[in-house]
Amino acid sequence: MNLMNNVESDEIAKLKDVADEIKKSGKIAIFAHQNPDGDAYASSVGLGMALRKNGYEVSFYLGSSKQDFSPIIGMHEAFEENTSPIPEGTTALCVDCASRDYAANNEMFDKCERIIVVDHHATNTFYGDVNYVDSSAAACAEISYFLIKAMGYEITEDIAYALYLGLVTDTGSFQYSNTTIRTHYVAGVLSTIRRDFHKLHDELKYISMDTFLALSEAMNNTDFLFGGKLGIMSLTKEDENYWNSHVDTDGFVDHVRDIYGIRLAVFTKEIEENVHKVSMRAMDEVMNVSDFAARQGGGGHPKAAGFTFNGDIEGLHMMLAEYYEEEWTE
Ligand SMILES: [Mn+2]
Repeated sequence: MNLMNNVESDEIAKLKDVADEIKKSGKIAIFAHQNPDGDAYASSVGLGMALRKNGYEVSFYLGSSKQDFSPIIGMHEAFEENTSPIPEGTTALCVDCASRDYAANNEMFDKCERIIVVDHHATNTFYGDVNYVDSSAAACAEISYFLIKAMGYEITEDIAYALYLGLVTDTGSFQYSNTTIRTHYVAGVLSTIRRDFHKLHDELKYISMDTFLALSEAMNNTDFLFGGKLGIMSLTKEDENYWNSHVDTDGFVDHVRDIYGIRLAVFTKEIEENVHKVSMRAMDEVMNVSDFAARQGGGGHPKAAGFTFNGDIEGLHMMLAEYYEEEWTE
């Protein structure tokens, strides 16, 4: 399998410099984007475990997330708010985060001796002293696998499980267009280290009864425009179940994305009065949603991006319809 041997050696060669930079410091503080998702956690925890196992002093400054992945990948401590001061001579390793502003606890960056950025967002602003950005990687966890190998460290069973979480969450279980031979290669190698990834898939699929009820409300609140090509699903303060208890709305947008004929799928949720979090998915070969999201102060990837909107739900729907009309129709 020469092709596969090349994948491994090519990536390791590309990452050699950043691997050497990380190894210069014995103290590493790990950062990721705000409200970390599966990939941000996977990359942080995967790299953190590898560094710790090889004698580094590792601390996590990930901030809180609506989703807690610690029941799946362990490392509870990485998921907790960390207020301890940064020791002198610490290097910040910031993963899966496109800009300095978007990093959780970024005020701590100034206390670090330098910042090393490892990311896969095309919108990355190169805010580190050392930057490794590969937007062809499906997940930051994909880069993290090769980075650990480039440092010469072993991928243990725990690390394999963590990294696999990042691959699965950022590729929609290897279904999105960002999935490449390299993604499958990493998943394949990880599968030789762990044999129980089916459990991780199950864990990610479970939803609570409250989430189920909120989803049914969101489905009722879905508007279809432009002959069913633009679908907007919304939850607002009016929706009883959404506000009742712990509801995980991650993945709601996929129910719109999955409808035959949809080109642009949107999910909006009112996080506080007249403040809406907007997730967009482009189901189109050429169209790109990250530019529009960036213009609204958000960001993301060409086919999956988001932003925060201030105003009422009617105004938000109007803006989305205008965007579709101006940029998605001839
Ligand atoms: Mn990611």
